[in-house]
Amino acid sequence: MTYDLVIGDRAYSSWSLRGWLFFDAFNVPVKLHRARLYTDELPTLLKQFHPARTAPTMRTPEGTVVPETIAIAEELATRHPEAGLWPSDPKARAIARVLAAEMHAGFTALRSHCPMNLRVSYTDCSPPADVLADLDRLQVIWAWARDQTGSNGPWLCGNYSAADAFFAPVATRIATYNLPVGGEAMAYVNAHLSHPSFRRWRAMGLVDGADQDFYRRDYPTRPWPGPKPLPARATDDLTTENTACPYSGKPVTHALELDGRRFGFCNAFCRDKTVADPEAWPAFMAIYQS
Ligand SMILES: N[C@@H](CCC(=O)N[C@@H](CS)C(=O)NCC(=O)O)C(=O)O
Repeated sequence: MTYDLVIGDRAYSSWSLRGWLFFDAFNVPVKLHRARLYTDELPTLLKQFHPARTAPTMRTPEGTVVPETIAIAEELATRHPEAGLWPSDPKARAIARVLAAEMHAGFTALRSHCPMNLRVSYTDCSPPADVLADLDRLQVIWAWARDQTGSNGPWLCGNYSAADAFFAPVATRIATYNLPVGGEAMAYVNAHLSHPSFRRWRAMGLVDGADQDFYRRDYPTRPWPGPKPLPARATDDLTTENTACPYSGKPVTHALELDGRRFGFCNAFCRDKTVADPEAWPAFMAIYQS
């Protein structure tokens, strides 16, 4: 028995990203159940997770349903203290909890004007005054956290914590909508874009379903401001260097080409998520670099 986690479309579901980061970034195993937003898929799936209505929803190994992102973080932190979801230092832990709680409850102007969309990047979105006020507030609490915890690395309260996971979708919004923030905040945004778990989520989000019209905007676009993926592409040529999928060990049925070399996978999704960002996948990089 393990944890189950219901998620929505990876490209768009900011709360799902947070919920998934609590597992992937802290090495807690989980079985995913993905449903497409704005269709019957999510309510249909959630019938198995009564009384949940939204993604993410977790089910514990013994069967308790835990909707609400902040409850998922707290429950996992209590059950897996060694995973480090919260800082071990009491002061840093209290501050991390404050940040997570304010994120969970607030920043509605930013969230509604700039819905998370990991598939595009805009040059400008004409942020109105209430969005700029949210950005100011974010920078106040991020600077406060660093000051109070003495954190001078990439993250707000020392090591990467659940508080940082709560802000991952905000960081992507600042990046993809090219929102105005100061240098320290932008360094924090860039740390998120480079985080291995975030890169894996985005790589999957680029390929796991069609675009959702609800998130389409007419702003001018620019290239993705995060790390540039290695130039892989899908190929039908199955003469690959490996015969077993690096993820499952099953026989190769799909292939990609990178640097004139071919590598195989056991299904289209695992091939395509690897094409989207090869460096995000340690098991692939192990065979690529061998
Ligand atoms: N307060 C909830 C918010 C979750 C949420 O709104 N999730 C969205 C996806 S990002 C959702 O499930 N939307 C579908 C719906 O509201 O029907 C939490 O913290 O988990």
